Amino acid sequence: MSDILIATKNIGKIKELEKLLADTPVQLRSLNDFPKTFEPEETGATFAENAVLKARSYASQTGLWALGDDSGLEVEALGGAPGVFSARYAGAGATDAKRIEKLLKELGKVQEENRRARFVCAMAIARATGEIEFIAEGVCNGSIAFAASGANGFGYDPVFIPDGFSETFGELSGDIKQQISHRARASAKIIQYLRRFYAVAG
Ligand code: ITT
Repeated sequence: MSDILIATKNIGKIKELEKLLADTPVQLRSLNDFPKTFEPEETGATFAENAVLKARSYASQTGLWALGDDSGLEVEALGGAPGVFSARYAGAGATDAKRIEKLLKELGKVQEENRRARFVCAMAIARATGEIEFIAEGVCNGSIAFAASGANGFGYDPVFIPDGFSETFGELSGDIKQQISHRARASAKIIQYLRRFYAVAG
């Protein structure tokens, strides 16, 4: 392994992963170099299952080792929804703004103490053959704001207030998100794995 493909079409994830994984011995590649790849169907029941599906699919489409990221938001008062359906929450092709609008509407006037939520990120690394090498998961606990605020980050960031802060990820700096996010926590495990891999390989 010398190159790893960041197997996602989500620009927000790409930007974060390029920074989070910058300090590793691998060359990061993106799907920009592979415009003809198609997105696999996300049929898994868990984030980890979907991360595996993505890593495998893009590895076999490109012939590279691939890192899949499946992530989303679990809201306690909604029984864990939108969960693995986070991207499809407001229907196919909906914007982040529409997904946020739906989430805030579903929660309505639910009191602050009942707006607990967490971001979850699962990552899987597949060899070029499709064989899964490593899976990591990271969680970031917090709560859902009453209104969207801030333009930093992407996706549900404008309504997610991480524990220990009073502002949303949309308002907080990218540096803070990169230290405490679900993706940062999963990436730390991926980096450990990659360092070990290289130490053994030589
Ligand atoms: P790929 O499958 O190509 O990776 P995707 O956007 O479809 O891209 P997912 O299926 O994992 O990715 O869906 C993740 C959803 O959760 C999507 O709506 C994201 O905006 C949201 N999400 C994931 N990580 C997030 C983060 O760090 N901040 C805000 N929203 C996030």
